[in-house]
Amino acid sequence: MRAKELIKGAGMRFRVARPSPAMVVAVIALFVALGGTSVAAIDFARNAGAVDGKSAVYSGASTRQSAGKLVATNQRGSERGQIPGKFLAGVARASGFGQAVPVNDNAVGAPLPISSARGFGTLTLSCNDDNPRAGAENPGMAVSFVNQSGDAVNIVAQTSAGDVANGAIANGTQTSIGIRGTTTFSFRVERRGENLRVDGVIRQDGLGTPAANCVIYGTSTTVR
Ligand SMILES: [Ca+2]
Ligand SMILES: [Ca+2]
Repeated sequence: MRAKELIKGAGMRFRVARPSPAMVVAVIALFVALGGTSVAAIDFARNAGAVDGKSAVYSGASTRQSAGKLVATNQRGSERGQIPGKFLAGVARASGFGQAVPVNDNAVGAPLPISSARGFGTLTLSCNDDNPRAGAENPGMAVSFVNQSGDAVNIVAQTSAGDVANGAIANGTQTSIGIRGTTTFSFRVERRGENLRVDGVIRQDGLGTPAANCVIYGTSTTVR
């Protein structure tokens, strides 16, 4: 561009054209569109994390807090990534247990917690030596259900040999099965219409040696 034209251009006056009707309509349309966007943004913020318009609660929420909402899975722990059972109605909850407890020669073992069921109590195992000879161990076991429900419970304890106990026990008391040998056992516990079933096996390993074990394994199922 030459210098003469630049000077000429600097002296030019600009006129602002009156907007055409079409331009007015276009600008109004743009503002309406922007308004819609901001309304949508507020709506999105309100429903962030919602699915199909329903908001979610974390896995530790109570069933009262979760009513009508979605539930998140557990973030950590042994049930990580899974939905807590308290949010599932009419579904049996099962857990497994299994331990090999070393026998102490010529000693009576203290009760060890093996499995616990929320709202019912704890299954314990005492592992004893029934062989009085030093250096030789015969595993003898007492399996007990300790009632920690806060109420009396109805309970039946059984081994493969038959009924061992059948009745009601008070809170803080227990029903025990003394077992020698290898057998299966079960506890059926009821409290206010909720039920616990424990099915287990006990086995003597290393009989007559100084390295004998009381082996116990099984499942615990609650139906609420
Ligand atoms: Ca012994
Ligand atoms: Ca031993």
